[in-house]
Amino acid sequence: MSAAKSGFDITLPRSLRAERRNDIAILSLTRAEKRNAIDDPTVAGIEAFFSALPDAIKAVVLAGEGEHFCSGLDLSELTARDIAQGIAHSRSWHRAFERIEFGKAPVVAVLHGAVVGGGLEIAAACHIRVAERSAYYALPEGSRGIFVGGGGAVRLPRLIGTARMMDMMLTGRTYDAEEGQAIGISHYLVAAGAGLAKGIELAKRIAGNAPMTNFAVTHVLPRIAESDPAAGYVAEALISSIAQGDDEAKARLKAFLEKRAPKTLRN
Ligand code: 1HE
Repeated sequence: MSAAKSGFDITLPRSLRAERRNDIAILSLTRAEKRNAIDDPTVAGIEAFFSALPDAIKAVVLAGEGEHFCSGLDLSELTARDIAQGIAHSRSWHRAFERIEFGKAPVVAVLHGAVVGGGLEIAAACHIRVAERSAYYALPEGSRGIFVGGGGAVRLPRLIGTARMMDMMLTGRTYDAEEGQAIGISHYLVAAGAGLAKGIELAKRIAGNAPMTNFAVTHVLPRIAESDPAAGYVAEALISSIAQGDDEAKARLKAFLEKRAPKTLRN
């Protein structure tokens, strides 16, 4: 897609479409005829899109067109690669997905239908996952004679545990949307067709947070969670004081104390 058409200063491959809605971007996988299988141009497009995200975009929604979110790696590209090319290919996924996980703005994934292989890997790189009831999760790499290569070996054990991931890969076990919600793959479970609206609603809410808070939550919290507790406490003290010292935080606290800000009620 041309830069002018997408509203972003970037040219995307035909397998991706970007749309801008005020301070939110919606990036869609648009290769429904191949069940949104991720080929090399798509990986490059994802990396480019998240690298060039304008400062004005405060949250991103990632969705898939058609009946399925994503059928994973484009298997037709796989047969032609030798070992060195395979390593380079996996590293290209790592780069692209790191741009999602540690990029400028939080990313909400909207999942439906097949969320399998690399599709589950890209979902795991996002910060919030909304699942429609049609969603199901699988890691068919085991039965295809391959292995995850898009960061799944790092992110999925953290999300669902190594034991569950082993089961999915060794036995081909799948999880449906409700099971996926129960084991923590998705944060929100919604009716068929309601995912995008929910994703946008959440993205708007996220976009309304103080930028420093969103940075702390997406960039600092995961690092603290991975560090030893002693270093974690120090990092927490530092980032919490940085966030509090920001003018935006001061204005928000003042608004609450002057009864101009909403209360924290059950929603
Ligand atoms: C594909 C792909 C693909 C569909 N690569 N072409 N992922 C998988 O092992 C999942 C493979 N896909 C499937 O199991 C099924 O396609 C679905 C369950 C997702 C959907 O089924 P269905 O009946 O709706 O579609 P279909 O008829 O299987 O597929 C439609 C077309 O998309 C067909 O091509 P056509 O030319 O015959 O029309 C399929 O070949 C094509 N297609 N999925 C290439 N994945 C960084 S490492 C990550 C490692 C992995 O991700 S491994 C897991 C790969």
